[in-house]
Amino acid sequence: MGAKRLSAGRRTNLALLLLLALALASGGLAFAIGSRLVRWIVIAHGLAGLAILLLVPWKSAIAGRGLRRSRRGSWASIAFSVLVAVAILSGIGHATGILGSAGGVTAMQLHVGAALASIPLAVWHVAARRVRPRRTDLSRRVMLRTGVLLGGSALAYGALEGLVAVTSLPGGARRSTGSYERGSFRPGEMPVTQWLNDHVPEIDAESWELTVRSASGERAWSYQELAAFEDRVRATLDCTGGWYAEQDWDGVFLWRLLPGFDEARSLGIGSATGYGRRFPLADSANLLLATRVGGAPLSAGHGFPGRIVAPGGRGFWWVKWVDAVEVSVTPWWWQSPFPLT
Ligand SMILES: Nc1nc2c(c(=O)[nH]1)N[C@H]1C(S)=C(S)[C@@H](COP(=O)(O)O)O[C@H]1N2
Ligand SMILES: [Mo]
Repeated sequence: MGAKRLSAGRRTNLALLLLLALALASGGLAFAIGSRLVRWIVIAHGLAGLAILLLVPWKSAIAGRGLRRSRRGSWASIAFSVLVAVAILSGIGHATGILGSAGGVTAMQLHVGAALASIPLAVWHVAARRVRPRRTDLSRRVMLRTGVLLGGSALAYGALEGLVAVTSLPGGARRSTGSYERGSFRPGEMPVTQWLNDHVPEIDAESWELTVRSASGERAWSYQELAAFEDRVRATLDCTGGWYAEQDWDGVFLWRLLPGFDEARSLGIGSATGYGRRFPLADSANLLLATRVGGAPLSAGHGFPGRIVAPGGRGFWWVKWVDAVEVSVTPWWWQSPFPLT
């Protein structure tokens, strides 16, 4: 085997490794970040995915040589490439709108599921088939090739967007996060979604209460008391599952329910189901505890008796069936970046 071919193969592997890391990191960030920055993160995510796709011909040659030597772990390598292929194709399917759902799962769920499943295999693959970077990997020629690859992926990105526009595929109507509109200002048509495995509880408003705890004590609010507030927020719920909806939410800004505090740093919001998120205390000015949407009480699925409206935060921040608010000294980021249940 020529040394040239070997080193070209090594560089292809190195490039793929970096692109995969970039794709995973930008995918995670795209879910974590609600600000305008998300548009650029989503674009970077798409470019990384397409660049991986462009390297497929080179990688196939390398993989073919590897498979002919039938080393241990060939099956894991094949499973790994299948998962990456599923992740990229379902990503393109979602972005263009060609693939809405397949077999009961949405394109976005398939995309995230395949990507997450590929992580342990990626770690194994990198450990078992080590690629060692060398100083010459930073040579001008390599930089030039990197530029050509990124340029190619930008061209592919543009071509795909052009195709979507010309053929008026649904993808043209997606938001900067990549989500599609579902039931805006028609709350009855908005999907009911859980992050992972939560279930919709039937809560009796008469016996339900919201407990607000802080260092200075505890206060319980009844549904009647909370429903009397008339704060209104127009906000967009953008689920990482790939849809969004804009609604008018009525309820009470959280700061109105809080006692005085000195040292506190965060607000722990707990759901009757055990689900919960922690927010920076300063967010209490914009966080709404909603009891109504579109002028009518919430449905059980959308969080009755009360749910959080977190403008600018992705759907998983919008805790439903809230029954506890805790003013705490714990910093808000002291939690898993994504809910675990
Ligand atoms: N208690 C609880 N609240 C939750 C969730 C959950 O699983 N449990 N899922 C979140 C997610 S991921 C989204 S997108 C929104 C969906 O709100 P909806 O069902 O009213 O559309 O609720 C959020 N609030
Ligand atoms: Mo979601």
